[in-house]
Amino acid sequence: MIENELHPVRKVILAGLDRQNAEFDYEMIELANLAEANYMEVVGTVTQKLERPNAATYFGKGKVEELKEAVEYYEADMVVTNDELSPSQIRNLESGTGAGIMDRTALILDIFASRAKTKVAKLQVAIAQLQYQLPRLRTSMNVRLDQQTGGGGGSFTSRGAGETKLETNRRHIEHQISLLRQELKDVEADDQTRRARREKESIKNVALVGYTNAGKSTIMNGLVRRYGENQDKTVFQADMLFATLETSVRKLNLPDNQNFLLSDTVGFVSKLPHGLVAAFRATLAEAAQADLLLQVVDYADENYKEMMSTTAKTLKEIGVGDIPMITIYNKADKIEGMSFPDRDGDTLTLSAQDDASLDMLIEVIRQHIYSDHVQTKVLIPFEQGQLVSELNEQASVHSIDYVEAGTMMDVTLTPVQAARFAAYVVD
Ligand SMILES: Nc1nc2c(ncn2[C@@H]2O[C@H](COP(=O)(O)OP(=O)(O)OP(=O)(O)O)[C@@H](O)[C@H]2O)c(=O)[nH]1
Ligand SMILES: [Mg+2]
Repeated sequence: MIENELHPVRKVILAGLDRQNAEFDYEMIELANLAEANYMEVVGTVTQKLERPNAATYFGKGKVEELKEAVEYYEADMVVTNDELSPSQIRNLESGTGAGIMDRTALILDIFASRAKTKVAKLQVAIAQLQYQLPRLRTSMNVRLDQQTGGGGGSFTSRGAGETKLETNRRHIEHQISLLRQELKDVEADDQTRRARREKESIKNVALVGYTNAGKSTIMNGLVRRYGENQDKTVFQADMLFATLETSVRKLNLPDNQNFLLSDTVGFVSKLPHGLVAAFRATLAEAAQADLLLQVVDYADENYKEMMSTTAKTLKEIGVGDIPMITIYNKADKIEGMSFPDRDGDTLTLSAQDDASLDMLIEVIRQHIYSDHVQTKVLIPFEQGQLVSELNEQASVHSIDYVEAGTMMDVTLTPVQAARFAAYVVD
């Protein structure tokens, strides 16, 4: 755990409802990891087997009492619940346990807020936070609100004398959300133009996806160092949950003039709050619009299978349909006796820190994204020397021969190039 002046460590107790499904144990481990990522020290865990949460208090009555005792015994500052709670559940649990209550959604939002660095990420997180707050607004003037509702309902639409503090707050937050949305739209408009241009250029897009901390950014950096147009433009990588909150796109140039764009994006976690998914939709669009996905898995983590199913669920939620996918079992160097790199079709076992692994990965990517490229011979008349230069600069040239009629070139062309040079093709 990292402790510093800015983040005094808070002692927390985790609380989870065990619906006896397969994911529960893992969700609780994940919740502990999330809490640690948010500068919390987990001092205890209380669970209850229940089909569905108690509408008023999340846990049943006896369990709330047990939770209260645990809070006192461990001198905990807070209770963190594995499920998103309703405003009244939070209120009732707070008074029932004497501790602050934070649900899983608020916890994830907190982490995102502390990690957000770029303008876009900050806007996205702020919107998601306000949306979370909106139905949870509380004020001492609740009574007044009740009176007003009793007195004829629709009066909320008329501002002025009868308006409660709560309603003013709500309107204020709604207004703020719409301002932030507009600002985000403006910033994202830039991104979209960039993406549209890219599509026109018909450069292939490859996107790294996967569970948080799997090694996506490390793979991105490994490839950028070897093939990046700008080899210094590496991204932030770190051993923490949600190190990456913004999408980075880098152009990679392979030695034979083939190139593609690689994007790195925010990692996934189970029950990623809907508000966040919605707010990050544009960020995740890189993945949704990719030609090829690279799913990175932390193979050294004993829960890697659960992480893969979380990734599958999240991809579905953001509308990623049937984009071809390469599965990368990463961090093989951490597993004793594991030989790597190893390839079985579109499944790779490798280490992001190993050059031979990165070479193997590039080869598989190459086979996927260049499968529509064609190798052919073209004959360029001498007076059209600029076409020879163009091919040398932009295509993959295997051999050049000077014959009587011009320059004979053996080349591999993209579909766009093939159309452009169709008139020069010779058999
Ligand atoms: N030993 C070992 N460590 C690795 C490997 N790949 C990544 N790591 C480490 O794993 C940690 C997480 O790596 P990142 O690349 O930041 O992970 P990420 O998938 O981008 O994570 P988020 O951005 O949080 O979603 C870092 O400390 C890396 O150094 C690997 O192949 N072997
Ligand atoms: Mg990352």
